[in-house]
Amino acid sequence: MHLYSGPLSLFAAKARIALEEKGLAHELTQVEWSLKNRYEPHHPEVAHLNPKGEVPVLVDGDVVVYDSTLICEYLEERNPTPALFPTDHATRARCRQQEAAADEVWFPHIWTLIEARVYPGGDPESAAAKAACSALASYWTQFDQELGKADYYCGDFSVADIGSFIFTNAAASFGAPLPESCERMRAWRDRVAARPAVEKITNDLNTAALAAISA
Ligand SMILES: N[C@@H](CCC(=O)N[C@@H](CS)C(=O)NCC(=O)O)C(=O)O
Repeated sequence: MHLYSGPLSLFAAKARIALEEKGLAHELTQVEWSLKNRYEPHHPEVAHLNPKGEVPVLVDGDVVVYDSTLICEYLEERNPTPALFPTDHATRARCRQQEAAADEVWFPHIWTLIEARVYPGGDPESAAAKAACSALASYWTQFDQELGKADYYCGDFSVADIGSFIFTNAAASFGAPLPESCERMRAWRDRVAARPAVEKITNDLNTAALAAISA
C-alpha cells in the first residue's frame, strides 16, 4: 500500500494512525507544503488520483481511496483486526457520527484559528478567532460529558478517538486547549496520546510544524 500524505495534514494523520494501529506495511509520500504556497502546485500523482487534489490518498494495488474517513473504512474492511470500529450497529453509528463531527463540525473552527494564527495577515484577536475558541470550548464540554467514565469514546479505541484526538491536539496548539474542568477528556487525551501509533504520528506532525516555523 502507498499513502500520499502531507507533513502537516491532520486528515492524513488520521489515515496514518489507522495504518499504524493495524500494523499495515505501507510506503509514504509526503507531498510538498509551504506557508507561502500551501499545497500548490499539487503533487502530480495526487492531482491525478483525487479530483479534489487533496491528501490523504491511499493506493492499494488497483484500489484508490481518497478522503480520510473512507480510507479508515477501507482499511477496516480490508484488515478487520485489530478493529477500529465497534461491532454493534448503534455504537458503530455513534462512532461514525463523532468522527464526522470532528471533521466537519470541529475542524472548520480549527481552520479559522489556523488562518488567524499561522498564515500571514491573520489576526489571533479577531472576532472570528474568538468565536472559534468559544465554539470549541463548548464542544470540549460536550465531549467530556459524552465520554462519561469510558476510557475511549465508544468503549474500545476506535476511529472516533483518532479523529477527535487529532483535532483536539491541533486546537490546543492554536489557542483552544482543553480546560481543566474537562477532566475526563484530558485523561482521554493523555490515554490516546500514549498509544504508540498515535505518539509516532503526533511526533511527525510536531517535527514538521517546527520545520515549517523555522523555514
Ligand atoms: N475530507 C478530506 C479533507 C482532506 C483535506 O482537506 N486535505 C488537505 C490537507 S489537510 C489538502 O490536501 N488540501 C489541498 C489543497 O488545499 O489544495 C479528508 O477527510 O481526507
